[in-house]
Amino acid sequence: MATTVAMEPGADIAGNAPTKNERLLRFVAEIAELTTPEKIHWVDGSEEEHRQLTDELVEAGTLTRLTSPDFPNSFAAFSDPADVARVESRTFICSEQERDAGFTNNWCEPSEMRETLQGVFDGCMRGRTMYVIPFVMGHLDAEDPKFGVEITDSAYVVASMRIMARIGTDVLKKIDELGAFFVPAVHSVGAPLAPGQQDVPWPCNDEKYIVHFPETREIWSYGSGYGGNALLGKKCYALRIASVMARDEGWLAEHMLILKLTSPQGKSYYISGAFPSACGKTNLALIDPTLEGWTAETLGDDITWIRPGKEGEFRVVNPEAGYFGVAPGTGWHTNANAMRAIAKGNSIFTNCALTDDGGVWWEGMTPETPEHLVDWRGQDWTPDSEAPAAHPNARFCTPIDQTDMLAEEYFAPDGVKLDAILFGGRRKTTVPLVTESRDWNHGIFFGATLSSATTAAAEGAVGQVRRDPMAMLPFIGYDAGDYLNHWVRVSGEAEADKLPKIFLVNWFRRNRDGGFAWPGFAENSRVLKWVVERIEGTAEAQETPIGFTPTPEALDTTGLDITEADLHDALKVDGQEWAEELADIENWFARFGDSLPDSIVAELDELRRRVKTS
Ligand code: GTP
Ligand code: SPV
Ligand code: MN
Repeated sequence: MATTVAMEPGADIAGNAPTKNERLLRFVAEIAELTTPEKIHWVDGSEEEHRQLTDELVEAGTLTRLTSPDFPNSFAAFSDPADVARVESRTFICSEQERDAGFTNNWCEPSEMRETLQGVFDGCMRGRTMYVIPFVMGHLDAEDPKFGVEITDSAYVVASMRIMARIGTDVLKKIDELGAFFVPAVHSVGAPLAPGQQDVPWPCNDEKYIVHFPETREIWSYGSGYGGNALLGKKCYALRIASVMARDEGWLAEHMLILKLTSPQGKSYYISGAFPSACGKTNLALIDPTLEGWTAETLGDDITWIRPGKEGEFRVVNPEAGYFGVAPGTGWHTNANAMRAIAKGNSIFTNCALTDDGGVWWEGMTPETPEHLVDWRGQDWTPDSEAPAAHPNARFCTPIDQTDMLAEEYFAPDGVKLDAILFGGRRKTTVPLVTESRDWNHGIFFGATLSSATTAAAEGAVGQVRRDPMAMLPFIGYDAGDYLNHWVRVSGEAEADKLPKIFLVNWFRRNRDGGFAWPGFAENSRVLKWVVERIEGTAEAQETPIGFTPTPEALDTTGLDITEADLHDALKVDGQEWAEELADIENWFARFGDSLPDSIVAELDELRRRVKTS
């Protein structure tokens, strides 16, 4: 049962709480004292509570109820135009030692940051309800369930967390039963209300802080209501804090999808893929193979936890329960599986456009563009309008169990054995469609040197190539060199012949005319087939200075509409491009100082030698 406690002077927080967990009661009391909310609401995760919260959000103008039968029980939200993506420049890893945050993170001395946070959180929930959300990342009945409690003053966050994670009464019961550790995660939009002050639909603050204390496993987020900044179970916990837990406990927390692929012979393979934000994880996770006889099922689209199993294998689980997927480009012709999941309803759409019949639309959803829309900023929009109708980082938030092609193994607490890892990014040049690593260590080098053009998923310029190790650049909760060392160490736990095969992929290479050389999306199943055939040792490959690439004949292009020139452009390894790439990788590695693993440095020497003699 949901409990709400009014915060009058002398209010009995503990006496009215649905838990006796002292650490939790202390946490809630401390944050209530600091932030001075009007009420405390213990979230139970029920339907009834959800109905009540969404009614209130509609009343407040934060949510618009969709009336089109195409989007049952779904809502649209429109953020403040200045709060549309993750804010990497305001994200901090406050480890005790600066060295432990490493060069990829912003660091601030912890006691100094605590003082700053005490200042900004002081009274920041005035006039608002403080929600307490017990949640678990991964399965509630996992061997070692990873709990968290998010305190937030945003009901939009509560409604979204209910889709993205397992939350509520069952989780709280289990925390109590086990006396389990939980990650305390505090979130505020940073917009206190004076008595009688009218709220805005999307409260937030120009000043933002997304702060992690890795040693004490704490999260503090201030000023943003958006996705990765505010749904603290996702990037803040399941990647940044979890990566630190994983370092200490001998596993890996990664920015990866998980896909189950079954061949015409009926053999199944589990493949994960680490691609940076807005670079194709959700689309590959929900692929509909174009090749006869091949089927795909999904286990996850954004975050994967990898643990060494009992038999020397790597096992993977998806710690999330929903999609927070990029809307633009998701359509019936590119990602029908996502569209079918969305069509079942129960979704929240953020920064999409509204259609005249009470639905939502975004660029790429349908082949034809509606004649009239209300765009994400609330303005009338027609096909003549200059700006896109949906924000490029507009998102759908949809329960994963609405996916028709969900693999039943998604529900297995100990996950599945991993067969292959793909590292990929958005590169217009240089990086071929697919390259197989020579061995595991060379594969880690692929991950360590992964690069991609920036996207709208984070603030800042779009289209600039940057190194993004294992697609984790914004999410490694500690020193990046230590993180690569940890990869080397953890793989030592697995048996060499049970380690997944590693591949580098690039769906985004341009052809000589500037268009995509490779059609991508469902056609990526042809690359997956080659990957599987390499696992089985049945497909041809040619050795190049950067690894093994398919011969044009080895890639199954049956029925594919692609010119020979495009296929050549997609697959080629160009000596000049790789000479430039080498120089860039050398500069990148120089930034690690002495924390880079020797085995990775050795791979760079090997690449240099191979590129020079080619
Ligand atoms: P996050 O949720 O931000 O971590 O992103 P993601 O990696 O899940 O990205 P997603 O699959 O949502 O894809 C982002 C964008 O890339 C969308 O606009 C897609 O339409 C586009 N995209 C995905 N796969 C392909 C592909 O194979 N080829 C091309 N050209 N575009 C693609
Ligand atoms: C990403 O940016 O990688 C996302 C979206 O998946 S967010 O949850 O906002 O981080
Ligand atoms: Mn992501």
